[in-house]
Amino acid sequence: MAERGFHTLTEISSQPDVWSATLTEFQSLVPALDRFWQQHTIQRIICTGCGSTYYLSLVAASLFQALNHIPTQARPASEVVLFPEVVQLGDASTLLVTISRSGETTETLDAVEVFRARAGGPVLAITCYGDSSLARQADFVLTASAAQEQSVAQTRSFSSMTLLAQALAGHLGGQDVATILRPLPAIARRLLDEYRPLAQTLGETMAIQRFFFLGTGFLYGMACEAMLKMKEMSLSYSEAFHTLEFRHGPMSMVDEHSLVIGLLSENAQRHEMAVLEQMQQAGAHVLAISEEGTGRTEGAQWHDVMLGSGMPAWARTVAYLPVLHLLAYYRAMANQQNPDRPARLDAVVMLKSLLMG
Ligand code: F1P
Repeated sequence: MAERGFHTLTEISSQPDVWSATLTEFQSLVPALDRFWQQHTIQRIICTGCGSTYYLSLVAASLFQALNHIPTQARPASEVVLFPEVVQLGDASTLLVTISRSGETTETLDAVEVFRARAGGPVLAITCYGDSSLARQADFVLTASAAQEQSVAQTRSFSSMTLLAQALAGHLGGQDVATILRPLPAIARRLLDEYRPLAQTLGETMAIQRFFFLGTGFLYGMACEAMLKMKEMSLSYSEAFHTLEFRHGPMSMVDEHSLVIGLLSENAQRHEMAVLEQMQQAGAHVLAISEEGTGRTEGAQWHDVMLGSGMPAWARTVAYLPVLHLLAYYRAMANQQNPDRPARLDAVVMLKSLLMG
């Protein structure tokens, strides 16, 4: 048996190479994607998944809205199945984007069935397994085959499927994604090397007992995913909020045993920084991840991660994750957990179909 955490660390560290392979795989699918897109007149998109891949749906929906100007919502697959009238599944001009690492999650497969029966629109799948049940049921499939994993918690699979969502939204929005996204693997490599010591130090600082992940826009879904990684891998108290929502109640939980992690955007950075500074004054440790760094040097409890990507905001979305993967990994190890096999979790949730009485 592999030593504790071996697969998780291997998968986190392999992201630069796996992202390269994923971008190459995407480019090979572009001609078929263009044909698929021309066959349909899409006026609305619903993105769906479960757990990590629901959070990825949040990211994908914000990308589609910003880059394609197509009204898009993200819903957990169970909501699509159990509350179709609340979700409003629409008609054949609605595209269902289903996201699932395994392609075998029952609720996600059920969502496809309900959507097909009620809306009759096309289904696009983003998955790591091109031969999965979900892939077989979809009209078009984007695969990140190199991102398949042995660990239960999704790391490189999530980031590679995020890359596919970025490439999809970018391509359909007329962006030259091959050129724009090409620097990402090298950026991931630098971030993993440069910030591994910081992630390890913070992960092993046992005075920190609560983790709060804050993001806005594209980055809210990323904050949710980072929150889930910390929870799943290390069994720590971990929550995610829209950054400015944090003042509206949740900040009452902040004290000197908290690490507040801000995924800073470009547009709203001034307002997001004000939240982080307020939390630092309340005694919290702060980790700020931003494109250019925050320039703050005062305060031993303030830590900066500078992405330095030089990319537009939508294109650098995925770059926020690798350092946060390391943070969750090191906390899991410090908590004597095995991040490869988190307690009480399975890699796929397979149930009796929700559609069977
Ligand atoms: C989704 C998922 C994971 C989660 C858990 C159970 O799987 O909810 O996000 O970590 O282990 O499965 P998938 O549909 O993306 O394969």
